[in-house]
Amino acid sequence: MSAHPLDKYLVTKRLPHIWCPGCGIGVALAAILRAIDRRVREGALKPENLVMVTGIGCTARAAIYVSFDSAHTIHGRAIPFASGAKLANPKLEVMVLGGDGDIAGIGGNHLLHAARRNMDLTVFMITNMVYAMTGGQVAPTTPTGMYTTTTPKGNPETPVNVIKLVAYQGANYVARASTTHPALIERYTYRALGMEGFRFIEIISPCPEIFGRHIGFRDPVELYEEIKKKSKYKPKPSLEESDLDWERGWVLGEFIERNEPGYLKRIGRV
Ligand SMILES: Cc1ncc(C[n+]2csc(CCOP(=O)(O)OP(=O)(O)O)c2C)c(N)n1
Repeated sequence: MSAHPLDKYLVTKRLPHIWCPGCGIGVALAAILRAIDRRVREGALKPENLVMVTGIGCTARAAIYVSFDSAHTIHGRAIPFASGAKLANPKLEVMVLGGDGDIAGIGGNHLLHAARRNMDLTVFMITNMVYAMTGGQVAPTTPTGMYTTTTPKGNPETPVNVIKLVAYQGANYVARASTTHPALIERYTYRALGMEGFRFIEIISPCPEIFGRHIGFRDPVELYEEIKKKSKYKPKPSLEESDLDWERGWVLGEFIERNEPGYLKRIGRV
């Protein structure tokens, strides 16, 4: 069997992975690895300097599949762990990958402060709109009115707009992609890896088993098609267009791009 060009970034003996058929997490990881590979082939990144930090959840399992340095830490605590790695060794290229529950819910406080510090990290948040690994509980990104296992009468809450949150805190780069548009994930990751400061990429991703099936999508392809239909790419969208609304859909694009000094520069470490 011939090797896949991305196999060098994976611990292939751990495959097959745990993700369900139709789950978007593997699509997102593959696109991120393609962008990393481009930066490595161009000589801008060294594989020995790459670090991926994750918390807990379906998304967080990615840390055990990548062959470069990684840490599978505690639910919600990937960002402080990653900040520590970067502060200890500024030459590292530190990435965080987490679910929406992990990053915006349990780790929401850390997200806020890392963005405010313009901490030199790239954070990927996989938005599947529920806490998937534990059975589909309501997440901070669950749209209002949506059925989940803990909101059987529909979610009464307003979801947090994570794009606005990190943008208002001063993050250098804020973008939204979707696993229905993997080329955007690759493009935004490539761009983020060439920047300093806090970089945040939200990736909308279908969870057919724990989200889609619960709201009436019997087939993973139907959920994929629905998410694709709701995801509209726009060059340079405004923050006012960043709401995530199940009925009206959402915008994909690069909301913020700034060139403010990252935290390491602010404290004289680089
Ligand atoms: C401090 C803590 N609280 C709760 C849990 C239980 N737990 C494990 S995974 C998970 C949900 C993960 O959801 P999300 O972060 O959205 O990731 P997904 O599984 O959807 O990728 C929860 C609540 C935990 N492991 N640790």
